[in-house]
Amino acid sequence: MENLKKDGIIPSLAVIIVGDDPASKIYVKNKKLACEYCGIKSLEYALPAETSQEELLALIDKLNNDNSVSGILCQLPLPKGLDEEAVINAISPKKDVDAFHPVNVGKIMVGNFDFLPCTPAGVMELIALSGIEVKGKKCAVIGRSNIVGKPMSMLLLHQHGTVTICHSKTADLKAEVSQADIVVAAVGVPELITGDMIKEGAVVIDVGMNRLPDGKLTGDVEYESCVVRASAITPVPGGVGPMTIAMLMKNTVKAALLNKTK
Ligand code: L34
Repeated sequence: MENLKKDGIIPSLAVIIVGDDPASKIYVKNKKLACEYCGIKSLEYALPAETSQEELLALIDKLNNDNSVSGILCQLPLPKGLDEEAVINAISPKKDVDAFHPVNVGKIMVGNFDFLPCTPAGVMELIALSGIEVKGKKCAVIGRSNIVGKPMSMLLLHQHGTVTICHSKTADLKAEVSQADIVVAAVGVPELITGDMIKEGAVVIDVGMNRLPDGKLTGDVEYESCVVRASAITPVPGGVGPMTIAMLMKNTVKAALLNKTK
């Protein structure tokens, strides 16, 4: 960061949040705090739920053309009536710190990318920092979203894992999960993965972020029954969530370098 400053580069992140989803507000606040901690300039655009598609796209256009903005992120999900795909497509691929734009998704697919999507990148970082090798391992990814499941599978594949993607139509989830050395749960079903489903010594990574009616936050993994069988496991909260934010900071610095004008 000091080196960047010497070169006159100030990384900045524009975060757009539309409406007042309480969970999104927490995540955006955490992103803002992380920016402050890292010395990244953060710009927040909190728009009302009634914002029109045209207004949202006009803001993105303005930020795309603003040289003082390194990265742009529009927090998902968007309120009903707004077209998420159009919004993702509107963000300049060079400022797309989420790596959701089809150009960036394609680059990840071919293995030559500028940005990695924050949550899957955070999971890979956790695996690497824990000294776990993916090469040759059986990996089960549960969930096939564009944001987590699909790119997660690709990153594990890049690291030479043998990857199975499970989803709501998978015939026998337990049969698939019980073979895996590395399990990544990203489906949004509270405590779907239980200890009896996982192999002894498996690595269990919980991407789930489910808010129960009583306000409690729980993952897709039943922690108590899995922790006794797993060789490594992530909790919720305090697991993948903070890593997502750390990777966003990394992407923002990368975007600042990518977009430097001189
Ligand atoms: N555009 N939309 C866009 N980019 C993203 O990368 C996200 N995501 C997901 C939702 N929508 C998005 C996030 O930022 C999920 N997500 C996210 C970010 C941070 C945390 C959780 C999800 C987080 O800080 N989790 C804390 C707990 C927070 C709490 O108390 O609710 C944790 O310790 O896991």
